[in-house]
Amino acid sequence: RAIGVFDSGVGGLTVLKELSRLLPDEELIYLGDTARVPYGTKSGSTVTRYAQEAAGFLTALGVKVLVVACNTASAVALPVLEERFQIPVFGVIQPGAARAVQLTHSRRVGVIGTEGTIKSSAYTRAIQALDSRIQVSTTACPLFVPLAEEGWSEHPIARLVAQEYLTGLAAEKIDALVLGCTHYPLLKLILGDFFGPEVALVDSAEETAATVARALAEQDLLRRSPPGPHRFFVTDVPERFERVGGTFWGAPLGGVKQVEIG
Ligand code: DGN
Repeated sequence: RAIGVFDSGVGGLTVLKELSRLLPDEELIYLGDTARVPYGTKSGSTVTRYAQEAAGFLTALGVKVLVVACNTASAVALPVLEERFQIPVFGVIQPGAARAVQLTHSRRVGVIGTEGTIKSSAYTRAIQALDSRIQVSTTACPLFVPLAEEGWSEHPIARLVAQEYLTGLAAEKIDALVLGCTHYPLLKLILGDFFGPEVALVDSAEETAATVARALAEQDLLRRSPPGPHRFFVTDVPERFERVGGTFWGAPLGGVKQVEIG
């Protein structure tokens, strides 16, 4: 059986890419809820409803585990999904939080994400549950999402936006920064330049894929038969997803199917 992955749009492809790198023998099914993107600016109750519908679509296809490849949905909907669906559910918050706790020496961690993710305080709770002495400073950086989708992740405008959003966070003397949004791994270059080498960047996509890979091995859920091709579904017409998603996936995307969920 396949691994089911969903996100509000193209961003979760950063998680999918890491999953396919670590688990090349697995079949992956991806759903981008492009008709209702963005989740990052919507209320927790609306995002929770959307997440249940996306998860329902994937479980109906018989996936063996669910990966919520969206920080906003992971931040607000994970408990409901875990309760409602009878298969293992992985979010992106816990793995990123755990890595930041491992990396920080100064016990000052920064977290950036969408408005929804930052407002939920999910990362702060997850980090402080692991080590209550850690001071967590957070900043919402909503403009990074359209910049990444526009292909401007390394554009001078992105540097200016980073400066505007992050100067306060840099003054907090953090030594680890959680990239708490699917799109932010694309901005690693300018974030690294802005913060310098003394701040470790935590890529939630990488950490989540590693967590899923470990859990599949531990729970004896790794695939034994040859995988079929990965499948991609979206809830709006596929054109934009195929075009923009190629940058996130790292290769051209084709054969994306439009579906109705909910
Ligand atoms: N996928 C969303 C997240 O990781 O929070 C970002 C895109 C969005 O819905 N705004």
